[in-house]
Amino acid sequence: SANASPSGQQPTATYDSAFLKACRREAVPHTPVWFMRQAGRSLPEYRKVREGVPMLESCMRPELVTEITLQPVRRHNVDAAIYFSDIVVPLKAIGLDLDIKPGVGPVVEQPIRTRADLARLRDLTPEDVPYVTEAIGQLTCELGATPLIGFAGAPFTLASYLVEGGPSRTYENAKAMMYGDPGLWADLLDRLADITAVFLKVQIEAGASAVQLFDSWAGALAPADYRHSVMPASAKVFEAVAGYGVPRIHFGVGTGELLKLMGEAGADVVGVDWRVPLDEAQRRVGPGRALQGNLDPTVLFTGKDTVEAKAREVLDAAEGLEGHVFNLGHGVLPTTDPDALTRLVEYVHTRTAR
Ligand code: 1CP
Repeated sequence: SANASPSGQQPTATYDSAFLKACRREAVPHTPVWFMRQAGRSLPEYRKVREGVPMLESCMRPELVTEITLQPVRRHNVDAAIYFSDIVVPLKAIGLDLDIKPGVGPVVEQPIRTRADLARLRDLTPEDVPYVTEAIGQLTCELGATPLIGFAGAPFTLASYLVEGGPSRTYENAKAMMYGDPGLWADLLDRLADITAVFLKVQIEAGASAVQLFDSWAGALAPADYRHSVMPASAKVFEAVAGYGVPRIHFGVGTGELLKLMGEAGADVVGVDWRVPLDEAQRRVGPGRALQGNLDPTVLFTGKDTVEAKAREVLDAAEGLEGHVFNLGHGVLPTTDPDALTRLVEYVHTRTAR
């Protein structure tokens, strides 16, 4: 398979890609680049194929998923593709009454607030998500040597939507459960860890070469609360996929104080937002892990010279790292000029060519 280790055999083209080498902290021909949310609304070709198709429905159509996932690879020459889906897809797949509302995000009709509500979170099985296996099979064929990153939402970030009922800035209901009913909270996160682990396994078994766990909103937590009330569930997810030998990436926003713990949860690569320079992030994370990041996505709204100067600051801070995957500090903003992204890939490749 594309993920086979080279023991005794010829390594595959995917295994030898700059992206997977950087994740494994091996020497690379150039610093690999991909962008969180590289598929999606910044691309006119995406807006065209999505016309009239609701977000969650688009995630369940393998032909569409394949096309949307490939669009940024064709256009930008990025070093990895990310499977087009959403963090709430496995929750929809187990029958929860949720939707992704345009301009809002995931909305849950009946939030999970009590022990009785937990019963609605049944186990995920591979049969619940046949479209994932089908789309990834098609994609790994079409991508050839370009690795495909699978992903899932981490238990805390999923819980934030389930308990709040939708996007939130303060997570007051979720955090009130965490502080006020720690037994229920632990059981909720444990159920979500099991669902997430199955969702990642399905993607790896279908051919994904790496996985990223998005704990986008973990930055809302103090380190002691993260360690005690969230990290065990995320660690369970990472442990469940450890045996596949594919790199595991762990990302969150505003997580400067959590970087060490996010590595210790079981990540091979720690994603860093733009608030902490990569050299300082590596000191916080410690040795033995690669870093991914961390250009501020708003920099792309400036001219070419400023983009290059700011990208160079990121590359300079990454100079002594064991492994570096260039990325933005969070997702591509929808109004970003796609040509600015294409030029940025070219700049990073040229500047770091060895
Ligand atoms: O109709 C649309 O196009 C809706 C916009 C959209 C898209 C394109 C949503 C709704 N999800 C997605 C796809 C998506 N979601 C991808 C694949 C695109 C790519 O990376 O190329 C990925 C990786 C996600 C993951 C995701 N969804 C995260 C984690 C990443 C992050 O940005 O931190 C989160 C938090 C979500 C929830 C979500 N889904 C959609 C929105 C608008 C949101 C955020 C809502 C909020 O602010 O809480």
